[in-house]
Amino acid sequence: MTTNRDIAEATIVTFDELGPVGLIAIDNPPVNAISHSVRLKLVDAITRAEKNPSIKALLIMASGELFSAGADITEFGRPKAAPSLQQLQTRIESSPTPVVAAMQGLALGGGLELAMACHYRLAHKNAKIGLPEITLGIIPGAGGTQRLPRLMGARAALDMILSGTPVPASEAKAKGLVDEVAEGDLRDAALGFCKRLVREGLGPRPTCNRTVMDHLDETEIAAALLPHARALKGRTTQDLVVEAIKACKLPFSEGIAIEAALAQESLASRESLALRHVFFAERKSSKLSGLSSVNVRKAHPPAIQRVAVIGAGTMGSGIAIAFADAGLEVLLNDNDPAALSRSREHVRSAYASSVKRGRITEGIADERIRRIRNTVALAEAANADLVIEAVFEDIELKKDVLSKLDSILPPQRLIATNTSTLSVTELASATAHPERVLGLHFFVPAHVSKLLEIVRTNHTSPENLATAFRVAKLLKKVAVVSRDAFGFIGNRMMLDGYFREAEQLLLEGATPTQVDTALESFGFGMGPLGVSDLGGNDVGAKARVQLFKRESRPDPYFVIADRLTEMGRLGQKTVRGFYRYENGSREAVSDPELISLIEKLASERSIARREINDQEIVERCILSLINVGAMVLDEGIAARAADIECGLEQRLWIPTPPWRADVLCRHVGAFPRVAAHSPLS
Ligand code: 3H9
Repeated sequence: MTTNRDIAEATIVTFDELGPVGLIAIDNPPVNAISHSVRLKLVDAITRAEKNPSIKALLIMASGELFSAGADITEFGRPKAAPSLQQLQTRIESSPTPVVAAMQGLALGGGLELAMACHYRLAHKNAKIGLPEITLGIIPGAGGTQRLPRLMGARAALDMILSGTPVPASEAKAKGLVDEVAEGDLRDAALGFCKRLVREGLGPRPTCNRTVMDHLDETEIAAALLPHARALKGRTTQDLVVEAIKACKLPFSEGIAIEAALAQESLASRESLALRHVFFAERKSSKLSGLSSVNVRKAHPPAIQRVAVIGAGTMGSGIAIAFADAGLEVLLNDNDPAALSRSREHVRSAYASSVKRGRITEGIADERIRRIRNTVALAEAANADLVIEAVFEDIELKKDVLSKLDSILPPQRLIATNTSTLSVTELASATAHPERVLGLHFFVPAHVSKLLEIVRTNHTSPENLATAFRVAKLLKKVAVVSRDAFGFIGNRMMLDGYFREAEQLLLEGATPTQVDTALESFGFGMGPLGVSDLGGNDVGAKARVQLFKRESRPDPYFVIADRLTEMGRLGQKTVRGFYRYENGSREAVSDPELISLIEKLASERSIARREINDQEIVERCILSLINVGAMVLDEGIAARAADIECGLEQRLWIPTPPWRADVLCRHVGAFPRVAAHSPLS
């Protein structure tokens, strides 16, 4: 019996004879990954075409919206099956028939490497082309580090590989990576291009035969690394990229052998293992499947075009910007006209800053600003497909808003609350339709921060949960689903785990500088006490007051941060906190007064102070996170480990490398519940 799978396999690569052109089409949804079957069938198609004397040119295209997302990442770590991508490329490059690649949408990683082994390249004007391998902790190991410099020069190639960001077709053409940019129908343009090659008798043009025009010395390499230093802090893949790029000055066969060895090393690295784990965890967390009691098949989320945000404070304004950026019409409501005009200024200045940084043009900024319409009339929210309340964190105020929204909105519309501390279940009880209420917990700044915690109650319907996922996708945010509980996932782990442990270490004898420096050396962008000072110690203190109404915690629990708040030592904004900040500088200076305060608080609790070394600091802060993560999973607050991993990765581990987790590995045995969910398991 022929199965759907057999049919898909049969059409994964098709071959059509179109006069003198052999059209090879890849059709491997969802992203045309260059899997083993694709490679095998591409080789078959090329062999078949070469045997046909009437075929004078070969054209490789792909179906769907994108050319290819690259090598099939799911095959990594499995035994290599021939033909490898490299063998396929050699086959293409040595073909006596000229081979042309035509790319649309995205051409990434191994997809672009395949195209670079073709003799000519076309890209649709809307295509984006790049080598994002570094984001997975690997080097472009299918000829990327050797062919890209041969096409665009070593300096430009190194920059593109280090950034991992795809470039538009026009830029790729300007740099010599593609030969032609097609404006209209790509297939027509590519067939026309192939026929022109045949007419003009232009034959194969192997990239491997080209010479690299520039070679980089150590100073130039250091200069090339500099712009990426922040993004790659604590990482090691860039060292392997540099080694591979250096090898492009050698004959191609030698360079490609060096690249293969370095690619193998990168693939086997812990860094890559963890980053690939995160890649799949993010995809897992963005789906409904695996959430107990949710009937995925029954969930049919409605389309969202208009959004209403209630509350025009910093958070509400940020949420409005996030939706305007995603192309939606936003109604921003506040009953205080002054708050609305402050918000208008906030929105304008956020967009002005994006324009100044060159992220968007003034025209785009104006268009987005126009998408946000301010109103004092809550009733206008009735037409919205989705309403998010982001008023002050006060349970009675929020209940009042939710109840009013409940009465003006049709019963199936989703009402979301942006609470970070309050019980969503209790808030939902203010409505007659608790099934349509859930939490959408954005993080400041809401239009920048990638994390979106979706908080479901026991009443939230699958349709509304599915709508929340749709919202995350629209906003290009990483969705994490939490049950309604103390701190949800992210804040529970931060408070009960990481930050509490940092405070505990202070009480036991470590200094703020020692704690922060140890964790920064481990890889965190900023240590926890510096982070508290940056965000404001009062902000955390206020949140804890609300959280304690749900559930208390035993002493000592943030006794230092609470005392600092009482003393007005709120952090950078009051130039005193865990540190001193002098003469308008953001540089944290240790403060003997603070040490005396900690000694006093410790002695009041009979905590004996002692010498604490850096290793203990790192292990305790990280292991407490793992432990609380395991509890969150055990308690069913997170239904899937991926939700915890993504929450942590977004909340804490950027730009902190999760792969610097050797310490976790050594201890995972002591935490058997964690072992199964560790990024390294
Ligand atoms: C490479 O090429 C190595 C070579 O240099 C050397 C080799 C020797 N493979 O993200 P989405 C799946 S390394 C397998 O939700 P979007 C993904 O898991 C590769 N599967 O969609 C998901 O599956 P599921 C370098 C892949 O529209 C589904 O496709 N390339 C791959 O939001 C949809 O994905 C990259 O790093 C893959 N390569 O975003 C690009 N890619 O539905 C990685 C995706 O079962 N990919 N899947 O959960 C991406 O950045 C995004 O997926 C993309 C689409 C932007 C393409």
